[in-house]
Amino acid sequence: MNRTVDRLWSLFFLMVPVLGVGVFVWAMADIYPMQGHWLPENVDEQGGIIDGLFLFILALTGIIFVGTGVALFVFLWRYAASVRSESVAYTHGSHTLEVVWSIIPAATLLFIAIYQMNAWADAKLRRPSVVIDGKREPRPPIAEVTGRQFEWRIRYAGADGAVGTKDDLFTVNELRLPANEEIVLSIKTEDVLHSFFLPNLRIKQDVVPGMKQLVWFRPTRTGSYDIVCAELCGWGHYKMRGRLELMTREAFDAWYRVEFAQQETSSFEPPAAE
Ligand SMILES: [Cu+2]
Repeated sequence: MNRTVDRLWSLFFLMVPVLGVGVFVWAMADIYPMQGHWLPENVDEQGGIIDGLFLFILALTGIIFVGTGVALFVFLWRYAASVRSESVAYTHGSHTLEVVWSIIPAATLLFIAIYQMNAWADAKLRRPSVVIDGKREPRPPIAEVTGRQFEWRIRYAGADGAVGTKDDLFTVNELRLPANEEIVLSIKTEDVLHSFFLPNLRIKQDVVPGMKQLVWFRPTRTGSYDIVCAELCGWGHYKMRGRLELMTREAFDAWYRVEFAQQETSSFEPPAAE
């Protein structure tokens, strides 16, 4: 085979790790035209831990990705047919090598599983609590979010802290929450599988038909952020998005009073409670 062609193929394969890493570094550096393509602004108290895990796993897999890419290049370069004339020698492999490359990934995966346990428990198992009448109880959801093709319907619990009562407030695709407080949301779907995704709070939870699930987080600042459906749920999936408005407690309470009064006097018929 032509030596130049062999060399070109080697270099072509070397482009995989070079461009792969380059694109990531480019996005991380936030340089044109890759601005805003790295992680969105984090406004959650636990978000840094999630980002840390993400970056740790990215670095680990990145090293392996570059290592295998470079090894592929070296082998293509050194053992090209045009460079070496010896015939191929077959071996039955190396038992030691196989044991080593089985144990190292197994140990690495086990390490990640143990290392992330606390983050997982905080995100999915340890629901925030609240003290009611001197007793510590699980914090009730401030609102219930219902996904349906293709919108998010929100029902706020109101002053009594319970969803499904007379003082509930209803909004569509507009979720307002007080910042700097533990927030618990109940999420469910009316039809198909959706995924409730708050990129800036590092929250992403599948919403499974027939299940009532909870998500919790603690926003660290006020502002306007995206609510996205992260599960292809039908033809209108792309437009199934809402706004998350994080406000001060005072602004939230004031907004709630005004909205609730308007709802009372309007002819708006809230959907029946189950
Ligand atoms: Cu959806």
